Amino acid sequence: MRKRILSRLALVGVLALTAAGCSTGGDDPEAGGDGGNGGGGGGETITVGFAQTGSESGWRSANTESMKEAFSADNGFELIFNAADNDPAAQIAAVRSFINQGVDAIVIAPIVEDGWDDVLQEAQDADIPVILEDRTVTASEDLYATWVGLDFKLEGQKAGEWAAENFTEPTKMVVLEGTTGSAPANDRAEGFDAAIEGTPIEKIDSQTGDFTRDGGKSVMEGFLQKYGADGIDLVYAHNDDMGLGAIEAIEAAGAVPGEDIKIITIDAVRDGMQALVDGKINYIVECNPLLGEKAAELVKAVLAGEEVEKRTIVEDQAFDQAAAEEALPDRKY
Ligand code: GZL
Repeated sequence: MRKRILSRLALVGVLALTAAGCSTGGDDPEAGGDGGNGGGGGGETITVGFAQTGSESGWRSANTESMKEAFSADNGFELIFNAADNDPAAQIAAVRSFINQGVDAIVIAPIVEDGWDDVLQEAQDADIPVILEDRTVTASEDLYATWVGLDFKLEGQKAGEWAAENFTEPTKMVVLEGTTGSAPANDRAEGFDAAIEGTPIEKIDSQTGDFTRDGGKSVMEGFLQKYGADGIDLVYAHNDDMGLGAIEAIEAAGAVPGEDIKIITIDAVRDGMQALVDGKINYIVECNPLLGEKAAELVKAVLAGEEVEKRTIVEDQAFDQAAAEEALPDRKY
């Protein structure tokens, strides 16, 4: 039986005891910390199943750390964590397992946008609210309580606007795409393409590197074999990790990243920002991974029956080399 049902029964019991002039004990020992406002009320521990994409990038590690920090016992949570190794079927299976375990709430960072309708309906039928963090899904928004994340299309647009400003001569560009079917890959491509419309930047090739450093390196090796270092002026990588892999491939080919071949990426994780300071990446648009605190706040609000916004977008910024030099020392990730 789910903790939420138990806590409701306990709450009825407490009300009955209070009415009879009795008092109840202190904090729920399971709640940890001040036994504050865990659960739907009364301080019970909230059991949350978190279906993470995997551990594909530096961004993902920072996001996982932020989520585990926020969904701690001290904050009134028991976290059941699953990383699906970038496998959409495994991630859906993990959500089904959370439903069968009768958790109080489910948080998902969906690897891909499609294929979520059935399992989200099952969660709703089981009266378990679903909160999306980071990426979004194409399923009806009636099937999840709320989403907290980033504006991927705007990130792509910012990257494209910088490219349009800085590449005014005929420019041959290759793209390292994120995970096929994922919201960030789809939206970052759309935002960037719209921003370079009508400019002399020509996309000569585009392929997924699955948001990983190895993926970015092997795809870039293929592009270099196909076009030669002289045949590529610009790389647009949907995340820093693929951009860092491209740097390895470009250097192995005897070219200079950031000079012979310019690189634009998205995320602004520490390794990417260091490459920007070192002049190997030329521009980075941030994608803030620190979503844990907001996600935990939303879980508690939803369980307490409060009205919540359907979408909460966390602000991002962008960095050129000078801005990165200034920001790097104080970066949290
Ligand atoms: C974006 C996030 C993406 C990052 C990648 O919010 O989903 O997934 O840009 C990560 O680094 O793998």
